[in-house]
Amino acid sequence: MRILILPPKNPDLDGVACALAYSELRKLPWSYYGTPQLEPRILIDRYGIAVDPLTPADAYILVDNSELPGTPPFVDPKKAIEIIDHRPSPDVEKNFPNAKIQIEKVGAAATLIGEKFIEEEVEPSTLAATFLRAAIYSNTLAFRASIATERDRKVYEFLGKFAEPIEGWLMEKRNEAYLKNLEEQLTLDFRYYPDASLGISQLEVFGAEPFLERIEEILGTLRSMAKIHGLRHVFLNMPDIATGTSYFIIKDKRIKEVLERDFGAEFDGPVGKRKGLLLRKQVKEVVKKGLKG
Ligand SMILES: [Mn+2]
Repeated sequence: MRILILPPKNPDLDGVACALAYSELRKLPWSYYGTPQLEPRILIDRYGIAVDPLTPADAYILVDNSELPGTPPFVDPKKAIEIIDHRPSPDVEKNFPNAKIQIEKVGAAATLIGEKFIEEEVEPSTLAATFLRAAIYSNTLAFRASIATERDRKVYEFLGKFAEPIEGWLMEKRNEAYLKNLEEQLTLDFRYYPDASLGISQLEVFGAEPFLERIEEILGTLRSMAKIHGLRHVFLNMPDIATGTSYFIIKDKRIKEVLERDFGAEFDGPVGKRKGLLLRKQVKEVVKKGLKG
C-alpha cells in the first residue's frame, strides 16, 4: 500500500516542514500540490529539496490541514488515514471519516510533529530539525504572537540541538524578497471587506526601517487597490517581528482615530505604531465597527 504525506495546497513553511519531517519519522514519501509560499521556497532552494512524485496513492496522511478546501483535489477524503493540525476544524470527522485525527491548539503544526520525535525518542536529521524549527519560529512570529504556547517553545528548544539556526537568515531573505517586489507583495496579501468599504494589506517584516523609507510607494499602491476594488478606506498593517512593534501606514483620518483610540497607536503623519504585534485578523473587526459607528 502506498501512503503519501501531504501538506495543504500551496503550502506555507509550517506545512512543508511537517510533511518533510513526518516523512522522515514514518519512512514514507511526501509531496506537495500547488506552489509553496515564499518562505518554504527559500528553504527548498537553499537545501535543494526534491520531493516524491505527486501521484495518487492508496492512502494519505494530511499535515497542517484538516479541511477540504486545503486538501489537494486528487485526494479522496475517505482515503485520509491520519490528520495532524493545529486549528479547530468542526467538520473534520464528517469530512474525513476514516482518519485518525489529532488536532491540538498550538502555534504551529510543526510543534506536533516535533513532539513525536521527542516521544518516540528519535533524533531528527539536521534538515528535518531545521525546517521544523524555522516553521515554529515563523508561525509564532518569533514567539511574539498570542498563538504561541509553552509546547511550541519546548519543541523549538529541543530542535535547537539538531538544527541549523537559520531563522534570522530566513527572515532577512524574506525581507529582501518583499523589498524587491513590494507592490506585488502588498497586492498579494490584500483583503477587502465590502460591507465596510475597507481594504487592509498586511506585510510581516523583520525590521521596519527599509519599508518606512518607501512610504509614498506604499501609499500609492494602497490608493490603486482602493480604486480597483471601489473602497473608501485602505491601510497597511505591518507587524515588525524583529522588535515586536506594529506599524500602520495610512492616510485615512477615520481609521487613524480608531487605531489611536482602540489600540493605542501613535501617529506621525501617515505612520502609526504601537508596542505589541497585531495581526489583520485582530484589527479588522474593530476597525470595521469603528468605521460604522
Ligand atoms: Mn500551520
